[in-house]
Amino acid sequence: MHLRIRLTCRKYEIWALSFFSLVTGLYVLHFSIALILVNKEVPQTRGMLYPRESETREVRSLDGIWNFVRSDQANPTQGVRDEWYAKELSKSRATIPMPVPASYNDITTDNLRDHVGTVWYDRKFFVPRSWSKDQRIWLRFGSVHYEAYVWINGQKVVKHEMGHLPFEAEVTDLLNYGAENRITVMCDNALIQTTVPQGRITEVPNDGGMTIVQSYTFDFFNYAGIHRSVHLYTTPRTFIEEVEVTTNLSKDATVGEVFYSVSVNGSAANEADNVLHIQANLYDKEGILVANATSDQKLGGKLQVNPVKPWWPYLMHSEPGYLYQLEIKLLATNDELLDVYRLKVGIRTLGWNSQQFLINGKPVYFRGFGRHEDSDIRGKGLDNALMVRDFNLLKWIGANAYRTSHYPYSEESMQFADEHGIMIIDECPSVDTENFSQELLGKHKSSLEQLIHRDRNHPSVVMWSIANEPRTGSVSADSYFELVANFTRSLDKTRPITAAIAVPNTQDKAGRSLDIISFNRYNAWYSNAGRLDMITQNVIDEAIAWNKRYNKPIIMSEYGADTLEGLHMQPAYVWSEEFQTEVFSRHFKAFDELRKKGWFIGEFVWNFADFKTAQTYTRVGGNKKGVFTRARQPKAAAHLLRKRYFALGRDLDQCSFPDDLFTYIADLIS
Ligand code: GCB
Repeated sequence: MHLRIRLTCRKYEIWALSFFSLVTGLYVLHFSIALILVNKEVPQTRGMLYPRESETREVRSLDGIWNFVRSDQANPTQGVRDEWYAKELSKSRATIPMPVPASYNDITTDNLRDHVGTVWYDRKFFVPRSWSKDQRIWLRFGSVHYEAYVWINGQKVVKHEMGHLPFEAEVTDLLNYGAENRITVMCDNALIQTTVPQGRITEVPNDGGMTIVQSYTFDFFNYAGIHRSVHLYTTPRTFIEEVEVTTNLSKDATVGEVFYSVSVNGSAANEADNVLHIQANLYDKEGILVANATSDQKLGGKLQVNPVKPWWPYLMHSEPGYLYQLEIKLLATNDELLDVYRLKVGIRTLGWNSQQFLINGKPVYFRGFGRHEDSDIRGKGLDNALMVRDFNLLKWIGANAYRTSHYPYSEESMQFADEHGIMIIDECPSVDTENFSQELLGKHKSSLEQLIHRDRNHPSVVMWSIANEPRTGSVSADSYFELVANFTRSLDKTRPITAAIAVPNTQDKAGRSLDIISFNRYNAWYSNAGRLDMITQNVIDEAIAWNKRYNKPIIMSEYGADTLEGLHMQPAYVWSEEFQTEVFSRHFKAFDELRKKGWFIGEFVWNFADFKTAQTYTRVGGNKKGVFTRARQPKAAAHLLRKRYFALGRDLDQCSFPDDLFTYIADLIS
């Protein structure tokens, strides 16, 4: 296994930094000359279908309590050199118990929270004897942040760079069947200038001599570890490796079409006299077969549903999130059943132009949130209780959308959004992107390739966000974002592309490459703090300026104010619940003005819930701009926002009000 020794990069970075700060002239030159970037190919993801059981497949979870060791910060590669993976971790170092999935940072009571560099996990597991028979076994991780190296029984299996995205490898020949096995994972959380997202590692003096410090400009804690589930799953020898689905609706939305295309892996696919084919069956929610088809030789085809129930967002229809079940059966020439895979499919169309974004031909007005995968103790670890609570709150408050700020969220939450009709602006992990380089471009494109490969079949995904607050004022940003946007388009033409931009529109160089412009702005907070009278007109003016500059639909993708739950001050004062409520209300006024213009298509509060950040004097226990606390309870502004989102829902999409939306006061007030 090729181990990238980060320390080398770190030293180079430290060296490069001091060099540039010494030679100021060169530094200026560095930023004033545009980089010449080349559009190189990125590795293509294969397989990675979400693990599901069927009559031909079995799935086993490896979640649970694993053994854990942290490396010495000054010696992050020691474990590899000393081959800790060759035997149980506990033979090399004292281990502690560590839950999987979870971030490791907040589990212990010592400074593991701020550890920089590598950590190790291992556990034992049993593989049944029955699995040895004529099938293939795959090991799949939902996500490990940031970089993972995996061994089975001491043999290297796979290396993966990029948090929040799945990876897998075949382990058929590495397992002991009917016996015990060991899995070892090394995880490295170090972020440097060519990782996505970027960070810096510096060596600085401390009371004990020198220490390594990780810094980053983005505003959320760099939680790390095995964040999502680990699965072993079986497939037949020749199996369905990929399924890609797109859908269409007739003009009157009565007939739906599902186009499917399947890739197969395995020896039977290569036998000349074996012409594989697909039997595709589509079932409605009641389990009734509504369409079926046999594929062409390229293993693709079309299913027609008449009458169709389209997929609609929450509150835009009385039956939102309608999903069909697509059953894909892989058959040999003699009709022998080789493999079966099932997935949910929503039938809908998307459209966009210089003014609007449309779903099933109907204009959409987004009302939602920027969010984080973040909670007490488990950090960014997958937590089904939290996920279901969050969706209940989204529906309670009348939101129809969120952005996966600032990285891909769990596959389980994407499936949940499909079911509940919540639209998703799906963001890759590029945040505060700067110091554009060829290597960074490659990684950035790879993050989008992996994201689109994972999420392309989700009806809830309605837009790709290619970055959050990139430094798009720099000269190099122009060609950099053109390449990133064109690459994204080449992978998926069915969805528009956006990025959440924070530089002033006069300086921005990325907007021309986008389909929809999203902007983040904190009036009365980061600018004119406390000045509630300096919000409404500023928001109106800025949105108009963005629209004038690019002639594209505009979204306000972030606005808000830090709010300490329980702090009340009248008249409103920064950090109080009154202040957050007023900030929202002043924005609503601007949004209503802007909605009349026709091209303003959405409002997203920052943030859904309070979340943890790196330690700084601007954050009290983290970022407190949540409408909900970190424990997922509403602040005062949540009740105001709920009234607005439902009012918009009734006005624009004819939804009805929940019974408890208004509290009775007197029959003098309606
Ligand atoms: C932003 C960032 C977001 C921060 C937020 C804030 O513009 O996109 O990640 O958390 O501001 O609260 O400062």
